[in-house]
Amino acid sequence: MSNQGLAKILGEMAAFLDMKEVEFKPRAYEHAAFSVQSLEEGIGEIYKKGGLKALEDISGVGQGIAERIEEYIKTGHIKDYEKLKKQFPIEVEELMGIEGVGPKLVKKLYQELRIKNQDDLERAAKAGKLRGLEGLGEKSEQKILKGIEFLRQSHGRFLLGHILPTVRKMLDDLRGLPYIKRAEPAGSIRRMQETVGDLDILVISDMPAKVMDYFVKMSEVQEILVKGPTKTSVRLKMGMNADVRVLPPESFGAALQYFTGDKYHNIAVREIAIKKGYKLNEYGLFKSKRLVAGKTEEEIYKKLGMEWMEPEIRTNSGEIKSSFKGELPRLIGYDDLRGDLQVQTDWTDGEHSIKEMAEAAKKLGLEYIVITDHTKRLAMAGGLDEKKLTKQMAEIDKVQKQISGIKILKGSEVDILKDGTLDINDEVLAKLDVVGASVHSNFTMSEIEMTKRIIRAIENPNIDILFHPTGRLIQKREPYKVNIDELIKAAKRTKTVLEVNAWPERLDLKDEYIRKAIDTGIKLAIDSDAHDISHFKFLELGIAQARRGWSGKKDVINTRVWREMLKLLK
Ligand code: DGT
Ligand code: CA
Ligand code: CA
Ligand code: ZN
Repeated sequence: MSNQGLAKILGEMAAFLDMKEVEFKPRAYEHAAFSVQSLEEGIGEIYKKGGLKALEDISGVGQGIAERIEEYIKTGHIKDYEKLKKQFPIEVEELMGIEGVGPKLVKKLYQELRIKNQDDLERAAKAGKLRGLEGLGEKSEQKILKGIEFLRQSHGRFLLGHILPTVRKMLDDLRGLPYIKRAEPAGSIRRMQETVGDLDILVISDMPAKVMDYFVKMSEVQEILVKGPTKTSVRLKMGMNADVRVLPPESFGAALQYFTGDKYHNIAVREIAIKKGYKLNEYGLFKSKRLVAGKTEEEIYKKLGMEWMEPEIRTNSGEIKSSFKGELPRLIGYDDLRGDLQVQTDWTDGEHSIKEMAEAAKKLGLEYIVITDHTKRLAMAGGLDEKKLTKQMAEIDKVQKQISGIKILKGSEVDILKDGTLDINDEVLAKLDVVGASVHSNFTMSEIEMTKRIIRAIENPNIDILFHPTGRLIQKREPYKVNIDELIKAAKRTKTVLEVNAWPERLDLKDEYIRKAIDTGIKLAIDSDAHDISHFKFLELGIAQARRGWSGKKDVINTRVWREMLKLLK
């Protein structure tokens, strides 16, 4: 039984209920699936410790869903799920992963064409069978095929934010064993890359056989792929593979260096070693056969004439040269954020009240948040109009009086309309402390038009931040076409801050654009985009993203106290 397995079932139930056009329930199941997915503790352990009550404490899990989770823990099945699955024997998550495919379409595809999975759908689209269905044409067939292609490219990779809780739990378990001296992640996870192919764990122990015996029996493990004395590979229940290597202490730094990568960084470092007459491998740095460094990464880099560098920037894109020159960037730290500039509440599509969000943020050590609910064009999310936004400002004043130790600032996530105008008037925008703007519609404009649209929006002196600037959803939706160089130039000219949105699927801006932006002298904001008290933890992913874009503390406005942060806005 795993969190991932349960999350998948809850997610499928949401989709099935959607297909049956049940009201409200689907959103509840979706929410519960998301929460279970990102739990730090195993669902079985949570239940063992606190029973049904503890399950209900999970964000989005009410009594009904808690009972079904309990049933799953006790019996390994959920009867309601199995009934639904019998009615719709479909790979519903697989199908809905394709851009533009929602529950209604899935239902239609199944009822009319017996399409059950991605392969069926691809075949039907290629054969031109979709265009006969109501509301679908040749264009939709092309779009679906493109969506499938996009998914294929990312196939087999996992979002960092989705797997990190499980990975950390496994590492904690391993670290708790008396015969393990150290356990560290390597590879793409240590680099905090936005997606991860497989998990690499390095362990120091003088009892490797015991480590391997324990590892293959961990509750997260599905099956053993290879079990050896120094390296073992398994498939985890969440679908990802994991490798464990046990090393002697004198080689641990060498192995960390060797398995952290990335590949291009490693190749470059190894070439430097060879040029200097060394041999570098996972056991150490050698001069003929003599080990000259290996215990720590620092000593290996030092022997090669380089400074140690943060894993996040090891991508062979300038860090090696900077390291030789002693000019490595001082990256923003994981504790450096003081505030969060994008927070949704139950005034729109968020789960919790202004006060609950503020209290949760405070608990995590934040000094301020900006309330940025959606605006009226996003009718689906219950977006606010001028009148409600004004009412919300008064409510924030009221809540602020009831809570100390955290500043609640007034803001908005304003919608950028098709022509670049905004859906809230300037008079009201001018009253807010922080205004973010974002594109949520008409994604398929030409690059020229989209660039013009966004630039027009940020030229508005009331717009302080451009939220999730490229609109991408990792593995789900390509960014809209926008000329990033033009956008960066315009942001610089208009003093607009660009957001690094920390939501696991967004991480928008991406690293390459972050670097461009800060090289141009643009300021960034790292925001969680929280819709729930449990989402503030995503800030870590945004910080990682900023680090991978070589961003320092000074580049990010919400590392400042709130009064100073406000001074950096327009
Ligand atoms: P992933 O798992 O696809 O998200 O990415 P990584 O970077 O974790 O790659 P993985 O698991 O294939 O390999 C683990 C580490 O091993 C990687 O970070 C760097 C190193 N490595 C992989 N391939 C090569 C290679 O061809 N040459 C060298 N020198 N090192 C490599
Ligand atoms: Ca890996
Ligand atoms: Ca690997
Ligand atoms: Zn948004």
